[in-house]
Amino acid sequence: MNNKQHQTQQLAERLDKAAITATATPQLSQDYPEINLSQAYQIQQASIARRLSRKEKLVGVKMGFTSRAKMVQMGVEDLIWGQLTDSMQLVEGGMLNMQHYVHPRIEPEIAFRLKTSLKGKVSLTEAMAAVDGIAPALEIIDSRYANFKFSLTDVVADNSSSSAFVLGPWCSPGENIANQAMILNINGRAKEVGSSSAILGNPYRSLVEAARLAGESGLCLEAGWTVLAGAATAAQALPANSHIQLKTSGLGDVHLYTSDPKQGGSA
Ligand code: OOG
Ligand code: MG
Repeated sequence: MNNKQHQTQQLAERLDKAAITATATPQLSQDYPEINLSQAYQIQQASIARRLSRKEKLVGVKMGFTSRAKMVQMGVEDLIWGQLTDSMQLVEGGMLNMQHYVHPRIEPEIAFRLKTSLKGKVSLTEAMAAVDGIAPALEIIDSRYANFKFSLTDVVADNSSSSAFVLGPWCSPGENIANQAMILNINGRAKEVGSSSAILGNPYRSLVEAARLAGESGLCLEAGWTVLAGAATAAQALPANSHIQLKTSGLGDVHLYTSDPKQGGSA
């Protein structure tokens, strides 16, 4: 192992431990300004390898910064992606254990389920033909960096803040998803209101980008996988003891509860 590979492994371990112990860590870019985007994805890959060695299974990918609202909120202009494992999926209507997260936020998203694999450059038509289900989804992001502050390379190394997700009911891929109203309610109050069109003009474009970006790292989006298209609105801080609901105009709803921080929950 050369020095750079050694550093990649060490930083992956640092981020993995920060996630496991729900403790924030300083931004990598402050100590190691030499880390470029390619090494950041290698750190992400090494941190996922640690999860897989603990018997977690890869079940999909998530896209980030696919809407203007998210880019503006976080001050990052590039599309990013991260990886989803089975242990990140929460039961619909379940209880999120607030003790497992540093400073979680919630995002209204749309998920795709693939029936055939997608790799590299694919057209919009090919991407659409690979989907056999679409669902409303909530993503829980939790940056492992102090104050939820990061550079592009920091967030990529940190698996693009992936931490958990919840899927609503699967709908037919024939449903129109280009202009779904998306309302994020927290304890019955609408905190974010947006449209699925905010996701690259059409969430299916996010699937095209997911295949391309994952392909650049040699990864194929596999049949059976879930792809999260990215948030349609800015993220909201996730409060404890709360009921979270994403309501869509035509794809149904998805719910989640958050625990009392002293009592924990199921995930
Ligand atoms: C990075 C992840 C962004 C999205 O849906 O845009 C993301 C972050 O904001 O921490 O998941
Ligand atoms: Mg997201």
